[in-house]
Amino acid sequence: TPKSGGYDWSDYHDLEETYSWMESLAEKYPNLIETIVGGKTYEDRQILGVKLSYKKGNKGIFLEGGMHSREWIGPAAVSYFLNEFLTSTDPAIRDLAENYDWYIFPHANPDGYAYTRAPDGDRLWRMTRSKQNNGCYGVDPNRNWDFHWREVGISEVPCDETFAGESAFSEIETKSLSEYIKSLKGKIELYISFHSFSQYVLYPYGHTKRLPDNFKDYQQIYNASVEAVGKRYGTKYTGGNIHDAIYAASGGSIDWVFGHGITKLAFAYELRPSSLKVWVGFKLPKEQIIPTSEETLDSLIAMVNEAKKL
Ligand code: ING
Ligand code: ZN
Repeated sequence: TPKSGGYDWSDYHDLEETYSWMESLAEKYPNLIETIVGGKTYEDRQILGVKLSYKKGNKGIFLEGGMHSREWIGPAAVSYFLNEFLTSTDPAIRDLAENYDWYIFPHANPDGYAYTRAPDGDRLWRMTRSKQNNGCYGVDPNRNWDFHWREVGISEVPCDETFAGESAFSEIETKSLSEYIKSLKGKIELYISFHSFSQYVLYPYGHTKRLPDNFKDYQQIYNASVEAVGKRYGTKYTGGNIHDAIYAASGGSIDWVFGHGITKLAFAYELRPSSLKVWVGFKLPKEQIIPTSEETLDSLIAMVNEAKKL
Protein backbone atom coordinates (compact mmCIF):
# COMPACT_ATOMS: atom_id res chain seq x y z
CA THR A 1 0.00 0.00 0.00
CA PRO A 2 1.57 3.30 -1.05
CA LYS A 3 1.85 5.86 1.73
CA SER A 4 2.86 9.47 1.54
CA GLY A 5 3.42 11.16 4.88
CA GLY A 6 0.25 10.54 6.86
CA TYR A 7 -1.78 10.19 3.67
CA ASP A 8 -2.65 6.97 1.84
CA TRP A 9 -5.16 5.27 -0.46
CA SER A 10 -6.67 2.75 1.96
CA ASP A 11 -9.69 5.04 2.38
CA TYR A 12 -11.33 8.20 1.03
CA HIS A 13 -10.28 11.51 2.56
CA ASP A 14 -11.79 14.81 3.59
CA LEU A 15 -11.04 17.78 1.39
CA GLU A 16 -8.76 19.34 4.04
CA GLU A 17 -6.67 16.16 4.33
CA THR A 18 -6.03 16.06 0.60
CA TYR A 19 -5.32 19.78 0.45
CA SER A 20 -2.80 19.57 3.32
CA TRP A 21 -1.19 16.59 1.65
CA MET A 22 -0.81 18.63 -1.55
CA GLU A 23 0.67 21.55 0.42
CA SER A 24 3.07 19.14 2.09
CA LEU A 25 4.25 17.90 -1.31
CA ALA A 26 5.13 21.44 -2.33
CA GLU A 27 7.29 21.68 0.80
CA LYS A 28 8.85 18.26 0.31
CA TYR A 29 9.54 18.67 -3.42
CA PRO A 30 10.01 22.42 -3.89
CA ASN A 31 11.80 21.98 -7.23
CA LEU A 32 9.06 19.80 -8.68
CA ILE A 33 5.73 20.83 -7.17
CA GLU A 34 3.95 24.12 -6.97
CA THR A 35 0.43 24.49 -5.58
CA ILE A 36 -2.02 26.46 -7.70
CA VAL A 37 -5.32 28.06 -6.77
CA GLY A 38 -7.21 27.22 -9.95
CA GLY A 39 -10.46 28.72 -8.79
CA LYS A 40 -12.82 29.68 -5.98
CA THR A 41 -16.07 28.28 -4.65
CA TYR A 42 -19.43 29.65 -3.55
CA GLU A 43 -18.66 28.81 0.08
CA ASP A 44 -15.26 30.50 -0.28
CA ARG A 45 -13.05 27.45 -0.57
CA GLN A 46 -10.18 27.13 -3.00
CA ILE A 47 -10.03 24.84 -6.02
CA LEU A 48 -6.54 23.71 -5.19
CA GLY A 49 -4.28 21.97 -7.65
CA VAL A 50 -0.63 21.28 -8.20
CA LYS A 51 1.68 21.69 -11.12
CA LEU A 52 4.30 18.96 -11.30
CA SER A 53 7.21 19.74 -13.58
CA TYR A 54 10.54 17.93 -13.81
CA LYS A 55 11.99 20.11 -16.55
CA LYS A 56 11.52 23.08 -18.82
CA GLY A 57 9.93 22.72 -22.24
CA ASN A 58 7.48 19.94 -21.43
CA LYS A 59 3.98 19.94 -22.87
CA GLY A 60 1.25 19.83 -20.26
CA ILE A 61 -1.54 17.43 -19.32
CA PHE A 62 -4.50 18.52 -17.20
CA LEU A 63 -6.23 16.08 -14.82
CA GLU A 64 -9.59 17.11 -13.36
CA GLY A 65 -11.33 15.10 -10.62
CA GLY A 66 -14.35 15.61 -8.42
CA MET A 67 -16.53 17.72 -10.73
CA HIS A 68 -19.41 15.67 -9.30
CA SER A 69 -18.97 15.49 -5.56
CA ARG A 70 -20.45 12.05 -4.91
CA GLU A 71 -18.03 10.40 -7.35
CA TRP A 72 -15.37 9.90 -4.69
CA ILE A 73 -13.13 7.59 -6.69
CA GLY A 74 -12.14 10.41 -9.08
CA PRO A 75 -10.26 12.56 -6.54
CA ALA A 76 -8.79 9.41 -4.95
CA ALA A 77 -7.45 8.11 -8.28
CA VAL A 78 -6.13 11.50 -9.40
CA SER A 79 -4.21 11.96 -6.12
CA TYR A 80 -2.90 8.40 -6.49
CA PHE A 81 -1.46 9.28 -9.93
CA LEU A 82 0.27 12.32 -8.45
CA ASN A 83 1.90 10.17 -5.79
CA GLU A 84 3.03 7.62 -8.39
CA PHE A 85 4.50 10.38 -10.56
CA LEU A 86 6.61 11.45 -7.59
CA THR A 87 7.58 8.07 -6.15
CA SER A 88 7.26 5.23 -8.66
CA THR A 89 10.34 3.54 -10.13
CA ASP A 90 8.34 1.95 -12.98
CA PRO A 91 10.00 3.19 -16.20
CA ALA A 92 6.67 3.76 -17.99
CA ILE A 93 5.45 5.92 -15.11
CA ARG A 94 8.80 7.76 -14.81
CA ASP A 95 8.71 8.49 -18.53
CA LEU A 96 5.27 10.09 -18.27
CA ALA A 97 5.97 11.88 -15.00
CA GLU A 98 9.16 13.54 -16.15
CA ASN A 99 8.36 14.31 -19.79
CA TYR A 100 5.09 16.17 -19.24
CA ASP A 101 4.04 19.01 -17.00
CA TRP A 102 1.08 17.82 -14.95
CA TYR A 103 -1.71 20.14 -13.86
CA ILE A 104 -3.59 18.11 -11.28
CA PHE A 105 -6.87 19.22 -9.69
CA PRO A 106 -8.44 16.43 -7.60
CA HIS A 107 -11.44 18.55 -6.50
CA ALA A 108 -13.20 20.65 -9.14
CA ASN A 109 -16.25 20.96 -6.83
CA PRO A 110 -14.93 21.33 -3.26
CA ASP A 111 -18.19 22.62 -1.68
CA GLY A 112 -20.10 19.65 -3.03
CA TYR A 113 -17.45 17.22 -1.80
CA ALA A 114 -17.42 18.77 1.68
CA TYR A 115 -21.22 18.33 1.72
CA THR A 116 -20.95 14.63 0.81
CA ARG A 117 -18.56 14.17 3.75
CA ALA A 118 -20.49 16.21 6.34
CA PRO A 119 -22.52 14.32 8.99
CA ASP A 120 -25.54 16.52 8.23
CA GLY A 121 -24.85 16.54 4.48
CA ASP A 122 -25.79 14.16 1.68
CA ARG A 123 -23.44 11.40 0.53
CA LEU A 124 -25.09 11.39 -2.92
CA TRP A 125 -24.82 15.14 -3.62
CA ARG A 126 -23.70 15.78 -7.24
CA MET A 127 -23.90 19.54 -7.78
CA THR A 128 -22.38 22.77 -6.50
CA ARG A 129 -23.90 24.36 -3.37
CA SER A 130 -25.04 27.76 -4.63
CA LYS A 131 -28.47 28.92 -3.48
CA GLN A 132 -31.02 29.21 -6.29
CA ASN A 133 -33.92 31.68 -6.59
CA ASN A 134 -36.49 29.08 -5.65
CA GLY A 135 -34.59 28.08 -2.52
CA CYS A 136 -33.03 24.93 -3.96
CA TYR A 137 -29.30 24.40 -3.88
CA GLY A 138 -26.78 23.72 -6.58
CA VAL A 139 -26.12 23.56 -10.29
CA ASP A 140 -24.71 20.60 -12.19
CA PRO A 141 -21.18 21.85 -12.83
CA ASN A 142 -20.82 19.48 -15.78
CA ARG A 143 -23.76 21.18 -17.54
CA ASN A 144 -22.63 24.73 -16.79
CA TRP A 145 -19.68 25.25 -19.18
CA ASP A 146 -20.12 27.79 -21.94
CA PHE A 147 -20.25 25.57 -25.00
CA HIS A 148 -23.65 24.79 -26.52
CA TRP A 149 -24.87 25.55 -23.03
CA ARG A 150 -28.40 24.39 -22.09
CA GLU A 151 -29.05 22.71 -25.46
CA VAL A 152 -29.63 19.03 -24.63
CA GLY A 153 -29.43 16.53 -21.80
CA ILE A 154 -29.92 19.20 -19.16
CA SER A 155 -32.64 20.38 -16.84
CA GLU A 156 -33.92 23.95 -16.68
CA VAL A 157 -35.36 23.36 -13.22
CA PRO A 158 -33.35 24.24 -10.12
CA CYS A 159 -33.60 21.27 -7.73
CA ASP A 160 -32.96 18.80 -10.58
CA GLU A 161 -29.60 17.09 -10.55
CA THR A 162 -28.72 18.13 -14.10
CA PHE A 163 -29.83 21.75 -13.69
CA ALA A 164 -27.61 23.71 -16.11
CA GLY A 165 -27.77 26.97 -14.13
CA GLU A 166 -29.35 30.37 -14.84
CA SER A 167 -26.56 31.16 -17.32
CA ALA A 168 -23.43 29.57 -18.70
CA PHE A 169 -20.72 29.81 -16.06
CA SER A 170 -23.23 30.95 -13.45
CA GLU A 171 -21.12 28.97 -11.00
CA ILE A 172 -17.99 30.56 -9.62
CA GLU A 173 -16.34 27.12 -9.67
CA THR A 174 -16.72 26.55 -13.44
CA LYS A 175 -16.18 30.24 -14.23
CA SER A 176 -12.96 30.59 -12.25
CA LEU A 177 -11.54 27.20 -13.20
CA SER A 178 -12.27 27.88 -16.87
CA GLU A 179 -10.34 31.18 -16.63
CA TYR A 180 -7.38 29.29 -15.27
CA ILE A 181 -7.64 26.62 -17.97
CA LYS A 182 -7.82 29.34 -20.63
CA SER A 183 -4.54 30.73 -19.30
CA LEU A 184 -2.96 27.35 -20.14
CA LYS A 185 -3.87 27.54 -23.82
CA GLY A 186 -0.82 26.49 -25.84
CA LYS A 187 0.69 24.75 -22.81
CA ILE A 188 -1.55 21.69 -22.53
CA GLU A 189 -2.22 19.06 -25.17
CA LEU A 190 -4.43 16.65 -23.27
CA TYR A 191 -7.29 17.25 -20.81
CA ILE A 192 -8.81 14.39 -18.83
CA SER A 193 -11.86 14.54 -16.56
CA PHE A 194 -12.49 11.72 -14.06
CA HIS A 195 -16.06 10.75 -13.22
CA SER A 196 -17.79 7.60 -12.07
CA PHE A 197 -19.36 5.23 -12.68
CA SER A 198 -19.99 2.74 -15.55
CA GLN A 199 -16.49 2.07 -16.93
CA TYR A 200 -16.39 4.23 -20.03
CA VAL A 201 -13.78 6.24 -21.86
CA LEU A 202 -15.57 9.18 -23.48
CA TYR A 203 -14.69 11.94 -25.92
CA PRO A 204 -16.57 14.91 -27.47
CA TYR A 205 -19.22 15.77 -28.22
CA GLY A 206 -22.05 15.57 -25.73
CA HIS A 207 -24.38 18.06 -27.42
CA THR A 208 -24.52 16.40 -30.85
CA LYS A 209 -23.98 13.08 -32.51
CA ARG A 210 -21.73 14.90 -34.98
CA LEU A 211 -18.17 13.66 -34.44
CA PRO A 212 -15.13 15.88 -33.94
CA ASP A 213 -13.02 16.45 -37.08
CA ASN A 214 -10.19 14.47 -35.48
CA PHE A 215 -12.44 11.58 -34.42
CA LYS A 216 -10.05 9.04 -35.97
CA ASP A 217 -7.37 10.20 -33.56
CA TYR A 218 -9.88 10.05 -30.73
CA GLN A 219 -10.94 6.53 -31.67
CA GLN A 220 -7.35 5.31 -31.95
CA ILE A 221 -6.49 6.66 -28.49
CA TYR A 222 -9.77 5.36 -27.10
CA ASN A 223 -8.93 1.85 -28.35
CA ALA A 224 -5.50 1.89 -26.74
CA SER A 225 -6.76 3.15 -23.39
CA VAL A 226 -9.67 0.71 -23.18
CA GLU A 227 -7.38 -2.20 -24.01
CA ALA A 228 -4.86 -1.15 -21.36
CA VAL A 229 -7.40 -0.71 -18.56
CA GLY A 230 -8.17 -4.45 -18.66
CA LYS A 231 -4.62 -5.76 -18.68
CA ARG A 232 -4.13 -5.95 -14.92
CA TYR A 233 -7.48 -7.12 -13.54
CA GLY A 234 -9.61 -7.82 -16.63
CA THR A 235 -11.79 -4.77 -16.07
CA LYS A 236 -14.01 -4.14 -19.08
CA TYR A 237 -14.58 -0.66 -20.48
CA THR A 238 -16.57 0.63 -23.45
CA GLY A 239 -17.37 4.16 -24.60
CA GLY A 240 -16.90 6.51 -27.53
CA ASN A 241 -18.34 9.94 -28.24
CA ILE A 242 -20.44 11.06 -25.27
CA HIS A 243 -23.67 11.57 -27.20
CA ASP A 244 -23.79 8.06 -28.69
CA ALA A 245 -21.95 6.11 -25.99
CA ILE A 246 -24.06 7.31 -23.05
CA TYR A 247 -26.50 10.17 -23.56
CA ALA A 248 -26.88 13.68 -24.90
CA ALA A 249 -25.35 16.15 -22.47
CA SER A 250 -24.27 19.70 -23.23
CA GLY A 251 -22.12 22.03 -21.14
CA GLY A 252 -19.54 19.51 -19.91
CA SER A 253 -15.95 20.56 -19.26
CA ILE A 254 -14.33 18.37 -21.93
CA ASP A 255 -16.61 19.73 -24.66
CA TRP A 256 -15.72 23.29 -23.61
CA VAL A 257 -11.97 22.60 -23.50
CA PHE A 258 -12.06 20.89 -26.89
CA GLY A 259 -14.69 23.14 -28.45
CA HIS A 260 -12.74 26.29 -27.60
CA GLY A 261 -9.52 24.87 -28.97
CA ILE A 262 -7.66 24.78 -25.65
CA THR A 263 -6.61 21.19 -26.49
CA LYS A 264 -7.16 18.95 -29.50
CA LEU A 265 -7.74 16.01 -27.16
CA ALA A 266 -10.11 15.94 -24.19
CA PHE A 267 -11.39 12.75 -22.59
CA ALA A 268 -13.56 11.72 -19.67
CA TYR A 269 -13.28 8.48 -17.75
CA GLU A 270 -16.22 6.94 -15.98
CA LEU A 271 -14.40 4.78 -13.42
CA ARG A 272 -15.55 1.67 -11.53
CA PRO A 273 -17.96 0.07 -10.90
CA SER A 274 -19.65 -1.08 -14.13
CA SER A 275 -23.40 -0.70 -13.95
CA LEU A 276 -25.22 -0.84 -10.70
CA LYS A 277 -27.97 1.04 -9.01
CA VAL A 278 -27.03 4.67 -8.45
CA TRP A 279 -26.80 4.53 -4.68
CA VAL A 280 -24.38 1.58 -4.88
CA GLY A 281 -22.36 2.75 -7.87
CA PHE A 282 -21.12 5.94 -6.26
CA LYS A 283 -20.11 4.05 -3.11
CA LEU A 284 -17.18 2.15 -4.53
CA PRO A 285 -15.70 0.20 -1.58
CA LYS A 286 -12.46 1.69 -0.30
CA GLU A 287 -10.69 -1.62 -0.96
CA GLN A 288 -11.09 -0.84 -4.67
CA ILE A 289 -9.39 2.57 -4.58
CA ILE A 290 -5.93 1.15 -5.26
CA PRO A 291 -6.84 -1.46 -7.90
CA THR A 292 -9.02 1.11 -9.69
CA SER A 293 -6.22 3.67 -9.58
CA GLU A 294 -3.62 1.16 -10.80
CA GLU A 295 -5.62 0.02 -13.81
CA THR A 296 -6.61 3.60 -14.64
CA LEU A 297 -2.96 4.65 -14.54
CA ASP A 298 -2.19 1.75 -16.93
CA SER A 299 -4.86 3.18 -19.19
CA LEU A 300 -3.64 6.76 -18.82
CA ILE A 301 -0.12 5.67 -19.81
CA ALA A 302 -1.53 4.01 -22.94
CA MET A 303 -3.61 7.09 -23.69
CA VAL A 304 -0.67 9.48 -23.46
CA ASN A 305 1.64 7.22 -25.44
CA GLU A 306 -0.93 6.72 -28.18
CA ALA A 307 -1.53 10.49 -28.36
CA LYS A 308 2.24 10.98 -28.72
CA LYS A 309 2.22 8.83 -31.91
CA LEU A 310 -0.10 11.22 -33.73
N1 ING B 1 -21.36 11.26 -16.14
C1 ING B 1 -21.03 12.41 -16.92
C2 ING B 1 -22.13 13.48 -16.74
O1 ING B 1 -21.77 14.62 -16.57
C3 ING B 1 -20.29 13.16 -19.15
C4 ING B 1 -20.87 12.05 -18.37
C5 ING B 1 -18.92 13.31 -19.22
C6 ING B 1 -21.09 14.09 -19.80
C7 ING B 1 -18.35 14.34 -19.94
C8 ING B 1 -20.54 15.14 -20.50
C9 ING B 1 -19.17 15.27 -20.56
O2 ING B 1 -23.32 13.15 -16.81
C10 ING B 1 -21.43 11.24 -14.81
N2 ING B 1 -21.54 10.06 -14.18
O3 ING B 1 -21.39 12.26 -14.18
ZN1 ZN C 1 -19.86 12.78 -12.95
